[in-house]
Amino acid sequence: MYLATDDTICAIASAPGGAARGVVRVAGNETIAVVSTCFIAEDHATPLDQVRHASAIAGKLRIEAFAAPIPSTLYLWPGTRSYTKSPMAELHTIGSPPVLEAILQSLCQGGARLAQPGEFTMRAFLSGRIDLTQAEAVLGVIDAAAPEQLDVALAQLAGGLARPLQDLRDRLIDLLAQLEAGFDFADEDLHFVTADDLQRQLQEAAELVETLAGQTASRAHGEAAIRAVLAGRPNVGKSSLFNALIGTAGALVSPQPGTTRDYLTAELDLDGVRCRLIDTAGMASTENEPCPVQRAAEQTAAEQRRQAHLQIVCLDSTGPIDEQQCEQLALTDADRSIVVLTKTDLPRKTNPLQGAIETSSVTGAGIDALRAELRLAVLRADAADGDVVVGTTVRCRESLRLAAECLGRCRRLLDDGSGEELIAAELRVALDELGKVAGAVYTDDVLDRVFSRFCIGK
Ligand SMILES: Nc1nc2c(ncn2[C@@H]2O[C@H](COP(=O)(O)OP(=O)(O)OP(=O)(O)O)[C@@H](O)[C@H]2O)c(=O)[nH]1
Ligand SMILES: [Mg+2]
Repeated sequence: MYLATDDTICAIASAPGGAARGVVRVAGNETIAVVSTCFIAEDHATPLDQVRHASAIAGKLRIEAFAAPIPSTLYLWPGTRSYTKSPMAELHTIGSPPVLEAILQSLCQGGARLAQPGEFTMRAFLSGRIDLTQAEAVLGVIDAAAPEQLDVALAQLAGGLARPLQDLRDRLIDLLAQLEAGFDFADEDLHFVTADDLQRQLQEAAELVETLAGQTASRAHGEAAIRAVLAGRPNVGKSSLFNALIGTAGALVSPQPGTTRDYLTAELDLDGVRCRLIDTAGMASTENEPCPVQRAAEQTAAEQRRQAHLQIVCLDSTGPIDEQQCEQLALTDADRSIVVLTKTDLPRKTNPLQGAIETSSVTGAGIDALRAELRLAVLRADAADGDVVVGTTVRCRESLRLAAECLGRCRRLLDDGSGEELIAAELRVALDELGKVAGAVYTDDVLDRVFSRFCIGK
């Protein structure tokens, strides 16, 4: 439904609602003609159809619905050096919704049609201006809920996966060309690439695909990428904190130390930033020899701590902090952990601990502060772990997985001494899959899925 790219589209590009400034965007070959139907440049300006370079032109809009002309600045990209690589314009004017609607109506009467959501960015993609990872990054920039997410999205917009993917595709295209050149001389048994060389190049390509897939892996839509684990001695109140954070009594709580044996996880939404919260069995002090069940529980807990990106280290404020705990605290990575003093509604035996968040799962004191701290830590961990915008990469990941499978099959075919024709066929499929990520090939389906999530005007 999106594939017509030769007509001229228009949409309001500024945020909905009243504002000091509103922007209407137009793109397509007839941009200048369409804009000329309502925009009048100031007297001394070059006529619009003679503008050759990107220009800002002061003038006014004459709209049927309004008696008085409306002051406006036209930003015009008359050639292909625009976001969509086609003539493009933006009318900047007062941000009044009825005015902006009337401008749209006027542009449509002048020959434009209303743009679909994301259609400007889709044109940028189809014209080769940006690749699909960057298109998704545009979405990330628009959707960014926090400055850190914006940083990540902007980094991706500047390059992200695109560069290494392009290099990889270029190398595989060379390899395919060499293989295919060999087919032409099959009778003479002439080879343009040795089996060893082919094997080495395939292996390198497979490794690179795996690295790229790894970069996108944790960003899948369904699961929150960042894991935060509750750690601490038995009975310090981890499960109570787990329940307080998720807002339901999901974990069993009791005065008996060693209540939690297995681990428990829940998705935690921290004002739009998601993480997976994990409750584990307590770590007994080394003085007491644990029973076998407790030992197994502790091993499971240790594994969860190892896999987690963040630790919420819980200390019981009703008991003294011993030397072993002090040592452990000194060893924790400040960027990756949050220290919490629990049960602060009870008479306390610990001194205040610098940087620790004081909480009570009974009164709810400090729970909001903990959520806020955790939110920041999740964003930090998210930003540190890669350069792919959160939640936009399931499709890229799937293509990378398929490409990796094809490369694996290529290598096996080579090992088995199968014909190079079969290897070339697999390589072509791998290239196709990589192309879907890089934007060189696309299907309506992919376009629909990515661009329908944009808002109109972007
Ligand atoms: N007064 C008070 N009691 C608490 C608080 N948090 C936990 N408790 C009590 O402390 C005991 C242990 O709590 P849990 O949440 O089960 O502790 P845990 O760290 O999960 O313990 P294990 O699962 O055995 O490792 C229970 O009796 C809770 O009711 C708190 O903030 N205030
Ligand atoms: Mg517990």
